[in-house]
Amino acid sequence: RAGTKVGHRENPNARTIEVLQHMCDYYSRTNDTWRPIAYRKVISLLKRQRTKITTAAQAIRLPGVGTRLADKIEEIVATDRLQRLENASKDPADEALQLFLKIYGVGTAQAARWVAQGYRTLDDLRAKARLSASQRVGIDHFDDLNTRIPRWEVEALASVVRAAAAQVDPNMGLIVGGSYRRGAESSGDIDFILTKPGTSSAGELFPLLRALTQALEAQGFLVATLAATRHRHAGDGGGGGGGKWHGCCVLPLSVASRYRKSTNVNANVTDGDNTTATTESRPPIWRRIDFLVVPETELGAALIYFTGNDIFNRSMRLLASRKGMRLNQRGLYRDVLRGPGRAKVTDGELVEGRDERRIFDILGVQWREPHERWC
Ligand code: DCP
Ligand code: MG
Ligand code: MN
Repeated sequence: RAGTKVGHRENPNARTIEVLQHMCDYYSRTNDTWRPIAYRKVISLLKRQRTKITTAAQAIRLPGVGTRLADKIEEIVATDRLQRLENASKDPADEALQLFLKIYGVGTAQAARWVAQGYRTLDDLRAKARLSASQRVGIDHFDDLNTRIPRWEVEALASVVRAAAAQVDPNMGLIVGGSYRRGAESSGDIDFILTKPGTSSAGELFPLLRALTQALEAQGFLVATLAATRHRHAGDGGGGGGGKWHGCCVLPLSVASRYRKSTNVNANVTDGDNTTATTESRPPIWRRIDFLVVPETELGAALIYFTGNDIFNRSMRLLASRKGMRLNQRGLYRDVLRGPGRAKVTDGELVEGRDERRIFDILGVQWREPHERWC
């Protein structure tokens, strides 16, 4: 979650931000809806402060900061920690819950069920729980899949996928979205939009996605499938649907050494020689990889959705609905007919789907570059 932006290093509130980020991550993992938003907001406010906020009285003057958050900020500065955070990690059941929530595809309900059944460790789950195939992958590769991907490696992974795509169809377009497009130094996974000029329905692209994943499996790049959906439903609220593919991949060593050298990041190989023996003997890290199939007519809306972040998306959608429109990953619609309880009756008329900038324009929002969309 905590994609580090470029810049913002010697911030006087760095320690406060760090502790608040842990608390934010904790609430995100418990699927708390509002607290992560409040925390992220105060974190981005603190990142912009030039002076250190040390007291609750100072903190409460920041817009959107209430008394409880202000007290927490004072507590962090005074004690260098947060009691609430320490409490959360002292309870073994809660610790197990936090652990299980980091397994791919495991939500609060599933994690809580395992805790209630008495399981506390990944080994407990392995030995006693009934696991789906993708949960088993998530557990067997737990450490890998919870290791962030440095930016140079996202680029290296993308080069492998692009080379395969060119073989399948030279007109296939691939865009890396997600935190990478927002400029993050590291990402939780790699998110691809797969598109092609002249397409107007996702269905036209399904064969391309299948051919691409098959080619990448055959060359040993894709090592596991976690979820694949073909169909999208009309009433899709935005989160799900759409020809998508979730899985795992590994970077070939030859590509790794090329990228690592040319970008000169990841400096754990220090002898300056060729790739060292230690690197050779280390098995490649399993990485999470997502594909989303998008026809050209929906590319703008899909780019907004798949670039995020999730909080930014939520505020854009809220704004659209306040203006009597509806924004989802396929387009911006107007004259959406709503029944009792604001339940949607019809999709309404498509206003714009193709052009990312035009969607901002029509909503009356000033254009924001991807790196300005952290919330
Ligand atoms: N998304 C969303 N709401 C969600 C999940 C995702 O709007 N509940 C959108 C915004 C995300 C994008 O999809 O930016 C990609 O989802 P990821 O989970 O891959 O998130 P990021 O790429 O932003 O971060 P990370 O570095 O953790 O992958
Ligand atoms: Mg991502
Ligand atoms: Mn993703």
